[in-house]
Amino acid sequence: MNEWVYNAVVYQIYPRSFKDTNNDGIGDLKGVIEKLDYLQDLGINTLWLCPVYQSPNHDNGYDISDYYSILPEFGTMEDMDQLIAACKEKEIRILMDLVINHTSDEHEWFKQSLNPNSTYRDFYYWRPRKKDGKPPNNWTGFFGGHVWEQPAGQEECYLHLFSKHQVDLNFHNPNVREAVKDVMRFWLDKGVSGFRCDVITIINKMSLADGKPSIILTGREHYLTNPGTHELLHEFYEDVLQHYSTFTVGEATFCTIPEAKALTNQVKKELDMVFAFEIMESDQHKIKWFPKKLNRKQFIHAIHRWQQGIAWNANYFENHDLPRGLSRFGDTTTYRLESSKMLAALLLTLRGTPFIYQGQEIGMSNYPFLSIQDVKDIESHDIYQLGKRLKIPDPILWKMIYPKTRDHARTPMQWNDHPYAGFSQHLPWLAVNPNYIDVNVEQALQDQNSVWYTYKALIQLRKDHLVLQKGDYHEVEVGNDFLVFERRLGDDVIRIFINLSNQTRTSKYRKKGRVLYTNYDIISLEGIMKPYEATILHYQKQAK
Ligand code: ISL
Ligand code: CA
Repeated sequence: MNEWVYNAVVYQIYPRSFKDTNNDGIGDLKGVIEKLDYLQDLGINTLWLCPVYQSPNHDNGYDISDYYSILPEFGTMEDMDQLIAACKEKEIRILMDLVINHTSDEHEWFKQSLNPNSTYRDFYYWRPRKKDGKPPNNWTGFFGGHVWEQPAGQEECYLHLFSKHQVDLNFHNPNVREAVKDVMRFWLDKGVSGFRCDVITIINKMSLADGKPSIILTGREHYLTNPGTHELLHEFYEDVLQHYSTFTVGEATFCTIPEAKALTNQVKKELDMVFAFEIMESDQHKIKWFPKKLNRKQFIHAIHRWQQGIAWNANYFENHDLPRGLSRFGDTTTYRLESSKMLAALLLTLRGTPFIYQGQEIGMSNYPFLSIQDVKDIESHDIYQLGKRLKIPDPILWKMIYPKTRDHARTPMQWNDHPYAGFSQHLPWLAVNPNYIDVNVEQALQDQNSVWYTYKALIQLRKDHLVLQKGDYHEVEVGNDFLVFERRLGDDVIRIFINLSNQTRTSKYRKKGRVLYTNYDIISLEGIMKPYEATILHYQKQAK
């Protein structure tokens, strides 16, 4: 891992919802440029930009039709160049979203591949139906339903693990691998510093045989992380990444600790780190559409296991695919402030790279959507359709979809208390959370006690204390709903108390050392923690 990656603090931008400068209701690149001072003030030094490439937008940019141009709604390539230059000046690195498992069905490669004799045919997986007329295999997809589509006039079907507008690329074809490497080089040559690699653990299909029937993704044993995935990632490293000073984080759906270890092995050189999913499953029965009350023990133990299990984690509590972290792991009523700050303290003291999702720094929370009609996301709609086909009654279906619809995270960024939260002067593409009157950046900046200043202070704390960047993780006490841990580097020790419950909790250990941060005015220096308390202390190992 490159040295600079150790002190990266990443801020994720969902451009569509960040800042609209030409008042068409859609965030744009100029909006990102406009807010760079704001981001610099917060202290972050790396941006992950969700897809801004040309796209018909069936999945908000995760269906790319041209990797070499910018979606006009977001601006132009000149705007992108300006953003790269402006970031460089501020010493902010940019990570692009590399979506290579699939392209849009409007991508030129796919259009060419519609001709069975084209050299592009083999860029994708085209297969005939089975003799009995059934699809080529029994796999099921991420957005529900089967994964084969037979376009009108075609003899064969193509594979799509996501929506039918997202066609899976065939990485067994060397031309596909070379084409993807060219995309990577193009962006690195432009001056970006790396990639967040979309669904990277599913890119290598070992076979297209029928899968073991399962309620989650039938067929996944044929493509989840396998030897070919490792070879492919290493090839990207050898041929492209190693020639630049890069940062790579892979989105690692269904990834176990041993797999994550292998994917981030510093000797084998594949990825720097991965986004694991396990921690995010603590309020669902395996699949997100089967929600349950947050199991705090599960949450804490998963964090603990991943901290102990792999050398370097990509830490996050929210992103553009998840509901808001505060709504899931905190308390949006009585302890809104305390619990937002507690999550900030946990995120920024765990070993690994912290990823902050836009709006997290002001404590944005879930949107009170009332029905599927309020939601725009293709995933929610595909699942809704599937539920309808399965004859699940509407109220039950909505209870399954509401808690996890990805649109919770995608509502416009709340900049101030003006109409549309200062995001735009035009009706935004997705509704603004009504709480923008109280929860917004302008208000946060005026209040020294706001969540925003906790993020700023803790980002600074990481910069001031090398032990928070490089120190090891040590268990002190892993409770059922609290966690006490230490980061250690040489004699330097930082001890962190995190209470994830809305009750007082008592650790067997005391708050040893000098308080660097706490989210209460007055705290006990014994093991007693107030509801959602987060306290960070510093001491020297040898000092008395
Ligand atoms: O488990 C899931 C299915 O319900 C999802 O979390 C899935 O892993 C995720 O949707 C994959 O995410 C990424 O690839 C998708 C895109 O829609 C997401 O926005 C992106 O983050 C397809 O490109
Ligand atoms: Ca706009």
